Amino acid sequence: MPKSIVVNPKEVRKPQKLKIKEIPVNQYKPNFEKELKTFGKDVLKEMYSDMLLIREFESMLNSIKTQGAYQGIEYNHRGPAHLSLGQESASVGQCVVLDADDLIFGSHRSHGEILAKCFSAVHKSDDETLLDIMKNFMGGATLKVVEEGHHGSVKDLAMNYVLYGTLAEIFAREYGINKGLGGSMHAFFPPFGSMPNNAIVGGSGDICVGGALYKRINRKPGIVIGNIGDASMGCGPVWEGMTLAAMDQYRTLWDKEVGGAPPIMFNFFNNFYGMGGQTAGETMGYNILARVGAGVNPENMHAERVDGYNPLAVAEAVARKKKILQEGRGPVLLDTITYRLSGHSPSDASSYRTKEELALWQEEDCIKSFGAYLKENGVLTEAELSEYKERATEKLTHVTKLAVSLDISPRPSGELVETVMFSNEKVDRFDDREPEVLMPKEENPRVKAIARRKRFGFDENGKRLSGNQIYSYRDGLFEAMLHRFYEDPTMIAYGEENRDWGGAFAVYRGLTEAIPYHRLFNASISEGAIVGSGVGYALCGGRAVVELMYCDFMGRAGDEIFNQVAKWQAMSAGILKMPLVVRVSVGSKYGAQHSQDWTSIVAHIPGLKAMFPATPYDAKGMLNLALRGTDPVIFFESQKLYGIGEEFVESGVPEGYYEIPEGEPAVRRNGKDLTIITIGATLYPALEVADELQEKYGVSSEVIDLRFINPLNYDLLVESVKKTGKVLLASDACERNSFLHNVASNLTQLAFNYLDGPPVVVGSRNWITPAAEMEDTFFPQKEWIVDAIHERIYPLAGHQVSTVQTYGEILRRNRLGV
Ligand SMILES: Cc1ncc(C[n+]2csc(CCOP(=O)(O)OP(=O)(O)O)c2C)c(N)n1
Ligand SMILES: [Mg+2]
Repeated sequence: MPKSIVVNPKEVRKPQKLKIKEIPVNQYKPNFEKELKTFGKDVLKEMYSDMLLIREFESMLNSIKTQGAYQGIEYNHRGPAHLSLGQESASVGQCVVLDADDLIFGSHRSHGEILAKCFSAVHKSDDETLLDIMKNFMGGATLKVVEEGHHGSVKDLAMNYVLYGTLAEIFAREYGINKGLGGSMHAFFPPFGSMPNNAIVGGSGDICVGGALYKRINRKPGIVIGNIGDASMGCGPVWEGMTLAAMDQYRTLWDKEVGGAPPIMFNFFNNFYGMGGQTAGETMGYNILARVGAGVNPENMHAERVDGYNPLAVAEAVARKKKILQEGRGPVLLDTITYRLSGHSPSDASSYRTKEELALWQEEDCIKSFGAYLKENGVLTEAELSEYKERATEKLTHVTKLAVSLDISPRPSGELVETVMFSNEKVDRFDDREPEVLMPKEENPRVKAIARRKRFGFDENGKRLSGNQIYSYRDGLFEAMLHRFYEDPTMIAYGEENRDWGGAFAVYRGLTEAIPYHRLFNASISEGAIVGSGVGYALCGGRAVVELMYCDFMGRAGDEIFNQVAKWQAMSAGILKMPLVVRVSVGSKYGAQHSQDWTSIVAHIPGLKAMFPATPYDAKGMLNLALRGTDPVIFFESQKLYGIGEEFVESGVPEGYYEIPEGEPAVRRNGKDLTIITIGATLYPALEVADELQEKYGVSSEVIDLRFINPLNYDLLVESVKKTGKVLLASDACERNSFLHNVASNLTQLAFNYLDGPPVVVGSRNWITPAAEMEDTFFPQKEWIVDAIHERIYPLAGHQVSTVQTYGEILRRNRLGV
């Protein structure tokens, strides 16, 4: 428990001077005898050959992009190609000491890394394993293309498979390693440990930490490397990822048996440039990138600068660092210097650097110098060096022919994309081992306390029970969490103040006692990395629930939610699953930056499921649903609702397990004259409105709680609107572009002939959320809804309006933009 770490004023107020340990820079000393002993001649030759193949691969793409042809094969590639010419030694040197279960994540410039990692796995795997992977991956479709007419060894076939599969992917072909849905900047191949590459600079900086957490928590072998560029050190996710990876708790508070810190290496392929901005000297202040490690923890993240122009220097450093990571002493930061001889992309004219500088690096070209080194030491002859080059050209010519042909390599269909947006599976547990827990469920103090509560919110006389007697919305969430923790050993949950504090708004109170530290932990205040690492954890094969205290903090995790959580299932063509639930609470009382409902923003992004329960029964049943699925869910909760009891299911919230059917709205009150549709907490004022309409005006309202944002089944809504001919929609989201406008628009089209008038949307004002005392000027009030019905749906006999809800008012507000 953190309580065991006392913050002692006597200690922390003491004067002292921090001493920063030295950070090695280019300390590698070539020693051929040692290198030969470590690797042997064959591996040294393989390294040279792999570098050449990568060089040829990238040169081929460069030629296709700039001249429309390679070796007489014509092709117009419309997509991107961020080439890594010059950087081959850095990636091959890294991968030669990695095994297939070591994972690398990367960036937009990762062709070389994918190839190096896959080549290394091919060299290290036996024929049976290779055939097994090639036959089973994507139903063997990629293998079929390369095995046609192949007479060489299985390893050679596997090399062709990797080259063709990667190239076909870049050319958006169905037999590419991600069925053409990843493309140049996102391609990857998990069976050989090449994990998602990210077009968002620094995007892998926090995802990779999740991969390492997955390895550590689930005791899986292997380490994880996040390969990112030098300019990405300016990105929030990278800093947040390093912070999360360096938390003291792995060593101070987690069970020793878990193994210490997650085995993560942040490797910066430092080519000294962003696109055109020069990092050291212009856009960054670190001078030598490795220095940054000193700002993260007392070990300087074991940071080191290594000469990436020498593959053996890289291999030696990565092997040493791997050991540190395996011992749980990470994270590690490696500043691997290299140089991009090509432009950022083939259209880049290198206006930001001089020809002289380029010539200096060309003179020391890593392939030329490694070749010379091997020749000098008798590993390769001049003739063999030329032979290797010829073989590389031959191989690339072969796979390029296959990849450009539309007959051999067709394009994926649009329907394929639709089928991989969601995986829609149900998985009780992602591993068969016993879930690690600290006590039997029945002994949990909160479970015992809940057992004493009333699972329906009213007594026999219909009187509402008081707060401390009832089973609440937050209890429903707790039960769903507890259930999955005891079912799925891979399930973890984390976020800010998730442990002793009890999670935001006490939803997790009672979990600290039951769940060991490594399955439920407090994270650094790093919303981006909290979500991003959740992405990495989920796509590596585990289930994660991450919590953002307030919906507003989604802004901090914007890239992670909108570009990462949402997209990896589809960009992987369904190879990866994303069993990640992001819990966010919609607030109130705390003003402009703690009170927003952003359901509409989430609804706009393809690839996200979104749910918003409004009752304790649904809180439990919907979280159960989310926690058994394999898709990412943004799970909205309302702070206005955490304490409420169940008011609709008279038998009360069941003690056992159940799920709410996905996408189905719920009728909360039957009616015939008017349909009122709500999302979240607005259900309750809407019910009051329904009462008032009935009592005062004899209008019978059907009240429907939407519950789901995406996916959403419109059948029930359409049926209701067909019956009533009138519909009002209300929620706490700001009115402009509220998701309800989408629902209104669809209903207009789906039930146009049945509607007496256009649907009316009532939302919060298009303002900042003002102070608690002024919230009735902002959130939809009962009167607003009644007045809007009176003004825009049908006049309520004798009704006196107290607010302005006219069409003129809509025009006025829009004119002012408020
Ligand atoms: C978040 C984000 N900002 C900007 C870009 C545009 N962009 C693509 S690559 C790049 C430079 C990246 O430099 P570095 O991280 O050093 O990688 P390198 O390209 O040198 O391999 C930029 C600015 C982007 N893709 N993502
Ligand atoms: Mg760079």
